[in-house]
Amino acid sequence: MTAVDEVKIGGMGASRRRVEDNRFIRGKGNYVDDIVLPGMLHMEILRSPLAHARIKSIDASKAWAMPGVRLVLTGETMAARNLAWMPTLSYDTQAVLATDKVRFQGQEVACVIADDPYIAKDACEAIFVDYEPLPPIVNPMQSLADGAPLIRDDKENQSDNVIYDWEVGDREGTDRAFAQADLVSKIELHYPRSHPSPIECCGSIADFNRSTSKLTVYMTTQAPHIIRAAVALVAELPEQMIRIVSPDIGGGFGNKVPVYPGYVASILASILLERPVKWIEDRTGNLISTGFARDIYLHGELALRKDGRILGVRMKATADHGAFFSDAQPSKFKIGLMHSAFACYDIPNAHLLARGVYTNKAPGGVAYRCSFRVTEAMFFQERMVQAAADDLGMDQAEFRRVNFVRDDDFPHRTPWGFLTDSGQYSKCLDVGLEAIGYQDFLKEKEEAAKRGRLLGIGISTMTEPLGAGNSREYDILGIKMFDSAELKIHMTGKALLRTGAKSQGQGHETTWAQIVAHELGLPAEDILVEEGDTDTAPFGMGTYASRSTPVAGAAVAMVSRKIRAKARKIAAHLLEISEEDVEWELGRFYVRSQPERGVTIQECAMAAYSNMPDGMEPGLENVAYYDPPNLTWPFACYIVTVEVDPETGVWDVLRLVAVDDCGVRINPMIVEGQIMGGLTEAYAMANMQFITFDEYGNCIGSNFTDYLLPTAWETPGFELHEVVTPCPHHPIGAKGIGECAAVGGPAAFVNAVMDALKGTGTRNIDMPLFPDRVYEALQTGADVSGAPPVRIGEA
Ligand code: MCN
Ligand code: CUN
Repeated sequence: MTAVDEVKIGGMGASRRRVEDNRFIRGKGNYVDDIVLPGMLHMEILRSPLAHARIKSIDASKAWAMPGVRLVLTGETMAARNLAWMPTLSYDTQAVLATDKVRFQGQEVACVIADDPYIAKDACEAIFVDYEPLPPIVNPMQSLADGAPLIRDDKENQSDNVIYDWEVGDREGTDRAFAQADLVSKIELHYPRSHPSPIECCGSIADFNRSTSKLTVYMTTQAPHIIRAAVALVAELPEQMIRIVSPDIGGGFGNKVPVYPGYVASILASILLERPVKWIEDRTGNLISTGFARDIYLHGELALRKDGRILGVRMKATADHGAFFSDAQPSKFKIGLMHSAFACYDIPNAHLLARGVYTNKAPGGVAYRCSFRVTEAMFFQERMVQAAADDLGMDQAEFRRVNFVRDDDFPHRTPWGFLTDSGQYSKCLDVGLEAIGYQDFLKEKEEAAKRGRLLGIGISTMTEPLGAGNSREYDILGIKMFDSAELKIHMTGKALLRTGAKSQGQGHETTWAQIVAHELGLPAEDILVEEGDTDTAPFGMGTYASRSTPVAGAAVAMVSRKIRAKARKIAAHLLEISEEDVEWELGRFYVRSQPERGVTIQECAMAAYSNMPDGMEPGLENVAYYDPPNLTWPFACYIVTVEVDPETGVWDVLRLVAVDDCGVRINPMIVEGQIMGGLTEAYAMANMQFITFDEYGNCIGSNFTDYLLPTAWETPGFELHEVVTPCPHHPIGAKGIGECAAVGGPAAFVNAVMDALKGTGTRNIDMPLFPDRVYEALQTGADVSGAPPVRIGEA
């Protein structure tokens, strides 16, 4: 007998088809809105039409009088239970239902719970709210201006609209580097708001059972255990009496990490009415009130030596957080991991100054396919790098190569204190340049220019930190960041695996089984993977920041190894030899001196329940909690070529080459799917996705006719390549991949268009690069800003 064939059993490296797709492609997924409970009521939210206004009074009497209405909740009802405000994940407070003022358009003002959703909606419209309009603020410049109205007058000690001033790095050292520079390259950038817009909006069904005192909440959350802890603390309910179930999720992309007022209101309503209460957000509700990302302004400077070396970097970032600071991010860092910028470059000095401000916009800064502001960090980095190469008159690929951290320079400490541990940056760049035919394209571009055609090539190279924690440095509201896996091997050798992560479409049911197959030699199809139910899953911090593979995936490997260690003892017993004489090959233990004498892992499983050695605890199950020693640092190189039409400003992608190094790939097909999805989102952000605010604070882009999702029709083709540098500290050498392409991609598109416009004088066009913006740049040679307009005049 020989070891099982790993690829055949669907182990690591197998492009195994996604098991979850069995139900998804048949339309048999089980989303929150699919769940129907006996006696269930429906909740709708009344939202503010104004961005900034004092609430003088709310008259809900007409709503109460409507047949089928069971409950109307207002700020006042909530305040009576101390629930009008809730804590955010960033130590701020957020209104659940407005009491004093509304602070953004779309803010939750009242909820109606009724027999069906239509009655609830009609009743919302019957509520009369008397507003006294106040001047709205839609951008930070306005917010910081003298005499700007105070947005958060609810907070004691808040006398202006500043949320935080935060600083990291070496200010003096960086100043010295700039003093020694041959050239200083400067650029002003704005990463506009964007929205994750998952296909399924947010929703919850709260079901409080008075007779058992148990509260069950089915909800669209990426982090069920954090929600359970939050409900226990905020609602002061005993934790064992709270069960959070996150069923199938129709995409999360970061939208489903925070706690939203709708969840809280549905829970309170169920407790008051003692009936299940369902809240399902509509598309506009989702787009205007939940999950906004980005919205950071940057003044960036690079200190450069003539030979191309970067001596220092200065970043001054201003983040527009909207009315409440509700970012989900590690507590220590006010502007997320913005200071992971430039981690792939060997730079001696760096300084970051960050300021967060309130505006009359929906809470923003929630990560969207972005490991805590890393998307902004890498976009700024790569836009600054390209501008610097242009300022030096240096080839943009060469400029990157000269400054890369070298392969023999790991572990490498970045000037902002991160430790990167592995990578082959130049190799990835070379693979990319070779694939795109770099030198040929440069010639083609020159030729085309002679005939008035504008071609451009954009590069984006970056390493990003994925997989928080370790628990020493990363926590959310004091809860340390680690993760878990629990593995139960049944008598017949079939298994049940549960983790503290929660897939939203990433394919965990497929890939986790592959890790177990790799470690134990059990066929992947024999392993059932479950996530998302706090009554059954081991405690974990959920899925975001591409942390599942780095942390929960590592726990899956570790729990499998614990099982193997016990199975080895059982094998020794079955083979009647001492444990030291037992050898392992995939799926089987054997006698060292007699390799043909062995027992399979399945035989060990059976023995664990029927023939265990004397004194051994029966059964074959275990749990592992994994606290990673470091983040994982995947690397990516994205190269885009474009042609810009000088007459219209329209630009087309000619080619896109992606080289990703996420370490060892568990399932290459799923990894490629993640990359393609991310590149599609990157293209959308660069080209078409526009969600902003007018001077009155009205949200523009509040539906899918205005906020565009790219289809297969618009999306360019992708050419994917790989490099593999195993992660040195991850048990199976894997690094995260879920966000790389969305993080690194946007700069490649913008850099390509800016390269086509080189020589016009324009240094930057803010995303999305609409044709009219590109056209304006071609006409004026000036930068084109996408910042929301400042309102002239009074309210
Ligand atoms: N994988 C692999 N080999 C690797 C790394 C990952 O085979 N070396 C596989 C994993 O096992 C997993 C998938 O690729 O099945 C993504 O893994 P990972 O990088 O660990 O990311 P997470 O599972 O933690 O997913 C989170 C990440 C984030 S933060 C956002 S946002 C995002 C993304 O995933 N949201 C998504 N991709 C998404 N894809 C879908 N379909 N839907 C979303 O909401
Ligand atoms: Cu950053 S969006 Mo994902 O981390 O859920």
